[in-house]
Amino acid sequence: MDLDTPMENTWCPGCGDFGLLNAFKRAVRELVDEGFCKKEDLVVSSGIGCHGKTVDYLHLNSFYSIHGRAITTISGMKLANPNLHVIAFQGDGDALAEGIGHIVHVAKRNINITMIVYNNEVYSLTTGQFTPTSKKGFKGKSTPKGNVEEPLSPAMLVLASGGTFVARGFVGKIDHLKGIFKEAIKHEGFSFVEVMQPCVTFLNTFKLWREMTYILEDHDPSDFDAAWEKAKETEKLPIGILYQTKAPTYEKELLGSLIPAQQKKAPSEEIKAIFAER
Ligand SMILES: Cc1ncc(C[n+]2csc(CCOP(=O)(O)OP(=O)(O)O)c2C)c(N)n1
Ligand code: SF4
Ligand SMILES: [Mg+2]
Repeated sequence: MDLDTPMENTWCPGCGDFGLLNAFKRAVRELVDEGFCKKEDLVVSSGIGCHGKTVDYLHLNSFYSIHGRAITTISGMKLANPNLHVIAFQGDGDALAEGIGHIVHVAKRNINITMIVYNNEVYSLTTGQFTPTSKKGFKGKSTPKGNVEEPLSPAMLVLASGGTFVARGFVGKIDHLKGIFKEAIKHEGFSFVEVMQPCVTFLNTFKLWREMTYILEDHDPSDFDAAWEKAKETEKLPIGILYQTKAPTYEKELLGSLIPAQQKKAPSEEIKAIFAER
């Protein structure tokens, strides 16, 4: 299945975004081939930043959202048509600075959407300012003497907010990341994937994260306390599904079997109705 577009790719050579896009395309191809969904039932949306260009490079239904708001955009899509599988791509700055409030509510209400956060610990498109996930001491354009704040843990935030699927992947392990994406899209409820995605231009963490990341083994993802302990780790970075549980979804609780998008008449029918009234 061709998921390429004619858009010119403007990511820097070697950017971690390429690995993420590659893993996502593989996940989509496999989900469609396995009969989980049709290509036209997938919709992606993005925030603003280098990560946002992902929607330009994917031949899928898509919508370029505004800074920090892609999960609110896809929440609206899901409520209009719960049959769609909706996925948001957001940056660490986009998701955890501009849009942080939305994550808490989306996790709390367990709406069946997927959020993929490209965590490069820097505002890349705007050329290197610190974000909520930047390490203490990070020297960037807005923190020339070093960031004085401790970083926020995206996984801990989502776990504490009631998230029912919390995972972490690394663009240096594409096949593993593909598997996480597939499970996240299949999960019935809010699925959150933090992807360690080095920005080779403003903070090249490829070598560091290759050394720090390890694939979770002998871990029970249904155990919240175990997930919390894994999310707290900072010396090494566990990758895989940290936590997964079942809970009622927001759209089922709110709508039952109603599909609001199908309640409305097709535009052609609406036009006929308007003329019929004259
Ligand atoms: C409301 C608003 N505030 C600020 C900006 C400027 N802005 C554009 S991209 C960006 C940084 C994005 O960083 P991140 O979300 O980490 O994505 P990355 O570029 O690293 O992929 C900022 C601050 C904007 N476009 N809109
Ligand atoms: S600035 Fe960084 S994140 Fe943006 S395309 Fe270049 S390497 Fe990738
Ligand atoms: Mg970033």
